[in-house]
Amino acid sequence: MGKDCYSRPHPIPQAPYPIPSFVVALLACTLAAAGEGTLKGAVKYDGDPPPPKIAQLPADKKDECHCDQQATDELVVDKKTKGIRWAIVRIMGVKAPPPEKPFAEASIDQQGCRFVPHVVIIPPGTTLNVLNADKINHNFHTTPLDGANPGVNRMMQPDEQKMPLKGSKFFAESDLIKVQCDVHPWMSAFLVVHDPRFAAITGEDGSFEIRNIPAGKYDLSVFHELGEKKQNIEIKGGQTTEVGEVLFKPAK
Ligand SMILES: [Cu+2]
Repeated sequence: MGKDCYSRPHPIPQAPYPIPSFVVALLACTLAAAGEGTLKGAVKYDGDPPPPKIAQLPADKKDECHCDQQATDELVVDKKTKGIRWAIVRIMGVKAPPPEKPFAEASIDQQGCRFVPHVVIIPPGTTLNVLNADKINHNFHTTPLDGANPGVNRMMQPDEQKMPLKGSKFFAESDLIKVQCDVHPWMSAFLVVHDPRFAAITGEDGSFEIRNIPAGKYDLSVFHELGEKKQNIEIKGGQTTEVGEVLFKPAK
């Protein structure tokens, strides 16, 4: 690999005299062309879109969860586009200077016995605040799939509205972490410990776009509960790399 010549967005140095705007534009354009590109694609279901999966709540949980049934987020396929929602896209091994402002703390809530949102990206080393809007017992039980961080298994009491989990302890390294609540077994979520500038969660139509990626060759990981797809990508300065459709077959 050649010399790193990343050009993360940074202010153009102030000159003691005015610089004509076309020079500034030309300079910005040259910087972008030299160093950063965009990645685009879509995660699609390779089959007939299944209807939304609904979990019927056990009789003894209906009262505390305030509902009889709950939509689950494990496999959400858009009828029209076959796009898979909540797929996790990660560009691995990107080296970039730290952001100008530190990343904000992350949070995940428990609402009506469901984790909201289903997938949360946590910048490495950043605290995750687990919230409990339900004011009932939940337990936050994590399984780090890459095994890079210690797991957590902690009960949240009804009056405990916020449980901060220290990033330096639980989310220090890049990882993919499954979350469950053992009190309500249908509850599930994923935590993605990754630089959020180089990761994405697919929207309703399954599409994703990541901008301002330093030019270079990387491994791309697309993860869904149906599996993981990996491929090599190349990002070129000032260009968009299209990976097209990443297909997942129905589970057998
Ligand atoms: Cu729970």
